[in-house]
Amino acid sequence: MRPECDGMGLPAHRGASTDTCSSDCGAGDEAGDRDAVRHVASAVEIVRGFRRRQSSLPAVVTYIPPAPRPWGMPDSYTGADLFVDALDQYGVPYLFGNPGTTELPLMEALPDADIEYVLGLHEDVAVGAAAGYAQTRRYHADQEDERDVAADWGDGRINPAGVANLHVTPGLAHGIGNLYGASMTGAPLVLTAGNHELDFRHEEPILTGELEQLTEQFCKWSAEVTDVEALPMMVRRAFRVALTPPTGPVFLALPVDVMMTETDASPDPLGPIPDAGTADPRQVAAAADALVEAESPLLVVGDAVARSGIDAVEAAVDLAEASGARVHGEMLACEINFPTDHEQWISFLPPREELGAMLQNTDTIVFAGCSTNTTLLRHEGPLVPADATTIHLSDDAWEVGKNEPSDVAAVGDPGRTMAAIAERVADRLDEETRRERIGQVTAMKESMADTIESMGEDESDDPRASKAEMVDAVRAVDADPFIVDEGVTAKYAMLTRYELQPQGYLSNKGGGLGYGLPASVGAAFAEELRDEPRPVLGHIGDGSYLYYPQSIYTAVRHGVDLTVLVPDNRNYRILKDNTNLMFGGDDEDHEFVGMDFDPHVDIPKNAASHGARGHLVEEPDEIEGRVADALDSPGVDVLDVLVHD
Ligand SMILES: Cc1ncc(C[n+]2csc(CCOP(=O)(O)OP(=O)(O)O)c2C)c(N)n1
Ligand SMILES: [Mg+2]
Repeated sequence: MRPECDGMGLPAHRGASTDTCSSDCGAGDEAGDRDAVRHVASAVEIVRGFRRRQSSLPAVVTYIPPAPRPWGMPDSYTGADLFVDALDQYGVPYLFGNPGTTELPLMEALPDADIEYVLGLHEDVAVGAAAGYAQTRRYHADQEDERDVAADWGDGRINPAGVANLHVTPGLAHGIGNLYGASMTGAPLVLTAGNHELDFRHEEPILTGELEQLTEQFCKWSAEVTDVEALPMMVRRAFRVALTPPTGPVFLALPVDVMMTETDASPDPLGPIPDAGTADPRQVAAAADALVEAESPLLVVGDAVARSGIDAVEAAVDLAEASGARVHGEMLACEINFPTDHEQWISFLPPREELGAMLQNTDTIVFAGCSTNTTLLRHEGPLVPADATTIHLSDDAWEVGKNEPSDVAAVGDPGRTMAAIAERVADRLDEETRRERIGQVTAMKESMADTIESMGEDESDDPRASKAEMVDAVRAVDADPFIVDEGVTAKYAMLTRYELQPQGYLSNKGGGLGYGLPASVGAAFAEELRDEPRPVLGHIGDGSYLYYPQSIYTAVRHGVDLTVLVPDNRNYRILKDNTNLMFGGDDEDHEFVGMDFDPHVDIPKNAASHGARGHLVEEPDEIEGRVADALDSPGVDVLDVLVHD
């Protein structure tokens, strides 16, 4: 325990101080930080009782009641009020968070605003939910965006940013896992945390730490507001940086004194957010030349396509059709960047060396809006042939020419860039060549159909459902849910058997587990805001689910509609698969330490303890009905479906 706190909420230097412990030690929490006088008084009673029993002890404790803090009274307008007003003005309906004492100025300001505080029982739940909300809301913004960029954000125009507020150092540290996840998914997330007063930190009070150092590697911008006068500009900048492509998280520390200082400033207008612009026309022309001259062109569509909006997905279709290219989704894609029922769509690129390299073994490749093109485990050979003509189109200059050299390098909005290239290719490529190329693509698709179809299937006589059967049952329900996927090994079946449509699906991208369940909750909050909400279906592996099962409480507490489908094989299957891959052999050849849930956690009971309806689904033929009922009924259902490896 730090010397500033005596564990009962009293300052260590009792005699001289007129203040109570303002930190979040457990004792302070128990007594209730808001009632410091009662808290200190009861602590003094304990000491007095002890002294009565030990009457020979000298009277060492002199209690001086705490003076009121020199902060503005509740009716003055403070930094916290301004921050909350900025959220209001920017059209932010929810603030996801988990509070502590350093966040109390904000909590005091919230009741006056039209913003719902969404409580997460762990900071990573709040961050994951805010990120899932932002990813989902971006689709809504795109659907409703009339390209009226001059409209005020607070005036009905959808601002997709997710906003979260966490407690100082350890709270923020708890949120780093999903901050990492949000940086991988490019979620426009404005993350904030309280901090100690600027003129107190040199004493290293409890919960002290360097907040920006925690966040900066996963944020586009990490900063602290050190003056209330800087607040309007810094909050505006935080939103603009998060929302400007390539989108991603930002972090702002909000110290107690800045939040409590009176101000007559008001929030800055947010202004229009630009897209990544039009790419260099010379690079567009070079890309078109390469595609016209290609032998067997390949188009790899990455997540920046979906993030750019449905127009960009349509431009990808135009480019594929104009050039006759074979189409794959990038490795570890988390969005649907191309309609998966299109005849030129083959599959997502598997993040495995043999398959990844085999599918990229061609003469001309367009990487459109892709992130890192690499495998899960280290690869031995190159994934892209050294002599292939490589065309990188991205809104993120960092990704251009990163893992493989670029022959064409175009930075700009991927949709606009692809539309411009498609137009040129359509003008120049003759119909016969185009047909011939498409013929080759469909032949390849047919030759791979059986392999793709068999993913997640198996011949075993295990009475539990296969992952393929489970996905087929969900598909049969035909309810068109919005899917959030962290199904891990069950995800393969989802990606290959479900006709996933753009703006209908999200998944974990970075591999950090514990993102998908909170993100499903956030997606459900986003859908609630629509006139016709889609039912949200979280598809979350049992191991993944158990990182943050308390996420369910947030959905229940706020009355949102959510169905969570858990493909429960009662183990960390993928780690076993990876053991076999890394060391060779089969399941029988390894002991698999720390990978089985034996005993298992009772997921339905756990969900029920958080207020949801929990269902154990043991029979394969029960799945379809259960999913249909759950999607159809309001509130939170968790379907624990027993599946086998
Ligand atoms: C935060 C975090 N901790 C640990 C891991 C390592 N890890 C990767 S996959 C996995 C198991 C996933 O299990 P489950 O969700 O049941 O899916 P299954 O493999 O059984 O399909 C683990 C523990 C990780 N990726 N992220
Ligand atoms: Mg599992």
